[in-house]
Amino acid sequence: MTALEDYLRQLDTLAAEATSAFQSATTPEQLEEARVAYLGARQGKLKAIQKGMGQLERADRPEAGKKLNEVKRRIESAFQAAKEALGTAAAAPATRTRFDPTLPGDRPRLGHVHPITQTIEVLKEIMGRLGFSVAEGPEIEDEWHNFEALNIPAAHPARDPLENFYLATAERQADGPLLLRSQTSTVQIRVMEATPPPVRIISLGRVYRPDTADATHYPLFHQMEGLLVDRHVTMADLKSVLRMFATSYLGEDVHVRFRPSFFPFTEPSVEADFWWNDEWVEFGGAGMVDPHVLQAVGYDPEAVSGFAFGLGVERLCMRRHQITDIREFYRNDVRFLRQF
Ligand code: FA5
Repeated sequence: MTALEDYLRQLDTLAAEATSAFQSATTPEQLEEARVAYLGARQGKLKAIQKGMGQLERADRPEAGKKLNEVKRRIESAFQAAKEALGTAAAAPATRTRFDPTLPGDRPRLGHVHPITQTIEVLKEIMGRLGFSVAEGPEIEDEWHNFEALNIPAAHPARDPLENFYLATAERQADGPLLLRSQTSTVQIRVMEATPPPVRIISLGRVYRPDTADATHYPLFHQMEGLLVDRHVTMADLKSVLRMFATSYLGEDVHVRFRPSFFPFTEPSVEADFWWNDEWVEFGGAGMVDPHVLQAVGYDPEAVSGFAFGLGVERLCMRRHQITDIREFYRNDVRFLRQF
């Protein structure tokens, strides 16, 4: 091997060594060490070989110089490539874990109170201002409270098993049939049985009827019952309380209409309607408590009189919020529920 051949081989070996040293560096510090070792201006291995060129024949030097420059470029670009590879690898995890405190946080999705429950709270508040306190009653009822005491005799169509959700339970045999209450008027009876007059209560809760669901009916819905019994209570009191309630809840411009009707437990009876979307919509029934009912709970119909009403909570909420389909309340679609 001539001195020139040996020199060129040394250069190739150096390039291969340097490349592998750069590639095996795993930190910027190691890479820098390797750079100094091979490319360092004073102690670098390339520099040492360059100095050795003086030992070659003058005629061989141009070829050796050309190879030297080429190897220098190869080593430099190997260094650049290793540096970039290390930079991306180092930058990647940093981006993933970087925490920017100025960005808005991820808001946890909180649930909120169902629109019907919200409505119930508002109704309690309005009626509370009119002096009505809140009474509660069970959703599973006996026939006495749901029908009998309300002057609804056994043969009445409202007691048809197909019109009600009767329960088939052990108690059925013992205490007579039980059913899911079909109206909150049951609470009138429970309150009057337990309290001497005067009474002034509302009761809000679920009622159940096997009605076919449509835009204004649902088999489960809510009613607000009202009952006021005292001396000298008249129909004028009933009408003014319902009007005051309607304007408080629905606004001063609401039109309310009282339409003659019939309920076995009130006499006279009315249906209350409000004007909505170019038609009258019924929102509840009402009337003067029938003397038979007062007697059934042990009140003296000669001494006291009273009025009662039962309003559909869903329909009130629908009118206030311009909801046109009652089924929306029970679909459990958060896109609907979130709006309230
Ligand atoms: C009654 O339930 C009587 N208890 C009301 C009453 C109380 C009269 C006190 C006199 C004295 P009615 O069946 O009309 O009445 O129902 C009252 C209201 O409940 C209706 O006006 C309507 O707003 C609502 N309602 C009735 N059925 C449904 C249903 N399937 N879905 C939604 N709301 C209903």
